[in-house]
Amino acid sequence: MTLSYRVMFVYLFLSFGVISCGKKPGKNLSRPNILFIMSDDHAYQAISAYDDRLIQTPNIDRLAKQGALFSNSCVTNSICAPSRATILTGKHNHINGKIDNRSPFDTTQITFPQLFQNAGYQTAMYGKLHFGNNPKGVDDFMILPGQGHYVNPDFITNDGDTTITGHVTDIITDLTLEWFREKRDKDKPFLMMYLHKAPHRPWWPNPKKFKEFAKKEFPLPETLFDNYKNRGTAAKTAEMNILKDLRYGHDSKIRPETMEEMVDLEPYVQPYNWGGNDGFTTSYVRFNSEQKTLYDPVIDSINIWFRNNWEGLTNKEKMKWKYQRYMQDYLGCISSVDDNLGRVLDYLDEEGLTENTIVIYTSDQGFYLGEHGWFDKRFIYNESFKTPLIIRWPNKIKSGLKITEMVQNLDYAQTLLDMAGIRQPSDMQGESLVPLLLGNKSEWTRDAVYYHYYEYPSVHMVKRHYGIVTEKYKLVHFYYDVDEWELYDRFSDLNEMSNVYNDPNYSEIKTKLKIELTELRNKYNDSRELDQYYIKKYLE
Ligand code: SGN
Ligand code: CA
Repeated sequence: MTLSYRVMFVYLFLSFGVISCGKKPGKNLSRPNILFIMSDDHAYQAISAYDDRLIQTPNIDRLAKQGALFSNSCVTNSICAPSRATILTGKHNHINGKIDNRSPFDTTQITFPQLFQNAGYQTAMYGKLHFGNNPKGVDDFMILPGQGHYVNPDFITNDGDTTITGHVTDIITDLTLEWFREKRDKDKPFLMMYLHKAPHRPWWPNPKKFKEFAKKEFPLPETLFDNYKNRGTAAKTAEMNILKDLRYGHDSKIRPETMEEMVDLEPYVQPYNWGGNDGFTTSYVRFNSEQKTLYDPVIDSINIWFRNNWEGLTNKEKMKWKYQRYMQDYLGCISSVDDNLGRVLDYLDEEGLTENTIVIYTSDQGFYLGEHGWFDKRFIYNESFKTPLIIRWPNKIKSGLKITEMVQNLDYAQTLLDMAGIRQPSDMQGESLVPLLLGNKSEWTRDAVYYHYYEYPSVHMVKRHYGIVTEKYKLVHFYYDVDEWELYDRFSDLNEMSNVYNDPNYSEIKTKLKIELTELRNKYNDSRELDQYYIKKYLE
């Protein structure tokens, strides 16, 4: 055999070895595992890696320290099910059809877990999907029906429905860890979707956090007493003001009995939204007697304070009290999410899985924690438009990387597929974030994002709007029962307090942005006809 023949023989032998190895399941181990973690309504202001004024979240921060933190990550439509539809399909809502929480989702569409399953990944989903259907493309799942409950939650499973005693955040974690211990196929890479219900309204932390956080006091946001001057009709008519729209029972934990005792004080109580007995009771009736014993002392002290002091408070003081109650419960929920994330990260460490597992932490959207006097989300304004995004990928992403580019939940599906080496369908509308994660910024060309919110008229009454957001500006069109434009200068007006649409100094930029907005609508195939089509469907 001549030398060149021998070289060719060795080459063929080696390549055959590699190819045949590739068919063995064991070879898949080199493909990264993916742990996709999403909480519901988790504001970036409540993650200490973003902002440490309200709460410490050491475990989420651990991911940020070891991986990348996106400071300009946003959604395409700040509401639960539409955001999840965008994440799963990699398409805007006007394309995937899930424009609001109540519209149906066409389940013949491809969602990214199906592509992972087809590519040989073991797939699982535990927690809140909020999607109306059972998940597709997951080998194992246990999901909450709809919004689910905090205490003693029900679950939909492959083998029928079940109720589990305890607090939802702990339970979803227990189920996830149980899957890792008992069901994980060590010969396959995995895609695990670990999806929290917390910190969604109505905020019921576990009893320990409820007690701990009820004693805390939090700094007030600068714009808590916003009067919506210099904004349009939409901000003025939205029903998500902490003073006016948070409900005493449902949100602040005032018992129906307390309200009945205070009937003479009605003028002091009633101007703002009692909301009836149900709000408190629908959650409380789920507690067993042991749980009631744990929750009751805290609820009692809240109620005693309320009965003794409410009458004498000014509206400003009432606002502050409601804000503190809101933050105590909301942040108590977050603290559990963080503790439980710690349990999962520890498990990955203990099992030697950390190195080959990509961990993503995000929320389905951002949330108002008193900014502009609000709770809830929906608006294109910063606190609800932006959403946390942290990605850890050992040996690939530089520790402590900060990424400032504008990325969206639209990009997640393609990013995950790209990371796993699975083909990205050409009709997905996002972009893989892998170049940004690996530091190849020159490959990233996006300089504007598109946003479209639909759910109106509905709870919280946030008007329909779409807009373009660039690093410097935000141009928004509110439509349907108004025809109003707003323009914000993102550099000079960080809190978005002043609509400069009619300011002559911005007339040139306004014209330019309007053209860019039209181009973006064309690029993503959104149109006036589609706006009208979805309005018609909604009203039917
Ligand atoms: C519930 C909440 C609302 C919230 C929507 C949508 N009320 O209706 O405050 O805006 O869900 O939230 S509550 O009765 O649950 O407190 S979403 O995250 O599912 O879009
Ligand atoms: Ca949500």
